[in-house]
Amino acid sequence: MLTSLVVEIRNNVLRWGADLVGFASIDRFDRYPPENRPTFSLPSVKTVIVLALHMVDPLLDLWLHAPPTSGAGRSTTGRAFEDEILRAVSYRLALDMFKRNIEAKVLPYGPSSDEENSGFIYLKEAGVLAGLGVIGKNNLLVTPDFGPRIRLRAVAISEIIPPSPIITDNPWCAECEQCIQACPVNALKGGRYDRDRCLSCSLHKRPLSPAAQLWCTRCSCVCPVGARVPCDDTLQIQVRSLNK
Ligand code: B12
Ligand code: SF4
Ligand code: SF4
Repeated sequence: MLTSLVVEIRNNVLRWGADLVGFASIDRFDRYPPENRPTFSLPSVKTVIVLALHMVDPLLDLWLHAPPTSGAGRSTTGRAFEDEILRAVSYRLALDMFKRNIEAKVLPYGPSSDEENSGFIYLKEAGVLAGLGVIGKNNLLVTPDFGPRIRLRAVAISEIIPPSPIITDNPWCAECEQCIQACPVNALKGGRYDRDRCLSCSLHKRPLSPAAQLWCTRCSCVCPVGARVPCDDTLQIQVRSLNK
């Protein structure tokens, strides 16, 4: 019964559009503050299902923002293409769980003042705990198949599912410093991620059209793990191929 549920969840989410899926038992989240544990959103949670979407093209990472005429300038509406895809897969999974009489909750993506949506979890760490990859020198979840070029979402469910084995070995970062060198603001120097430096980078929220903007993706783009195409986060590759 349990084995078939795992297989069905895996097959379904991959068919619906996710590229990776992993399972973390709830005890793996004991180290986090109560408000950053999945139990905050779903007290009956036994398993956290972590989904990843391969960022096969940086265009998937576009964020839509309010038009400049609204006075909102470059502020985002929080809508990103890839996140919409993962959100849809997550809600579909939650609905499928309800049909099987299993409680499910799509976990909040980020901090929120709204009580119902507060209690977000740290998705990179959730990815580690669900066996999807390791934290690289770029401070991101690096997966064997796609490197850090992924986006994450998580769904908590009330059913016990055998947890995925955690990857403990990181052979990739040992001899590499490409992300550290590529960071325009030295936010990864000394083996520690400097959030304020990262936030100061002018490549964040750079407008690509009146409706869309892109975050800096250098530390993700240059990583050789799982790289399929040469890194070009200026989007020249995509513009050229669209013009053909
Ligand atoms: C707020 C936020 C930001 C902020 C602040 C980032 C920060 N890390 O503080 C800003 C806007 C700067 C930002 C930038 C980016 N972000 Co961001 N961000 C988030 C968000 C919403 C919360 C992150 C958070 O607060 N984490 C908690 C803090 C404490 O973690 P941390 O300081 O980064 O790192 C800790 C861990 O790495 C941990 N750790 C280290 N080693 C190990 C080992 C193990 C075993 C474990 C368990 C933990 C662990 O220790 C570190 C210190 O506490 C998440 C979504 C989410 N809900 O998780 C996305 C998220 C982390 N961002 C993401 C991305 C892609 C980016 C950017 C590349 C920009 C972009 N294109 O969107 C850059 C990358 C910056 C970088 N190199 O880390 C992805 C990461 C995907 C991945 N492959 O890992 C996420 C998961 C969003 C998503 N939906 O997929 N981000
Ligand atoms: S670029 Fe190199 S050092 Fe950085 S995360 Fe990828 S493999 Fe590790
Ligand atoms: S997102 Fe850009 S600024 Fe931030 S750490 Fe990565 S390369 Fe540096």
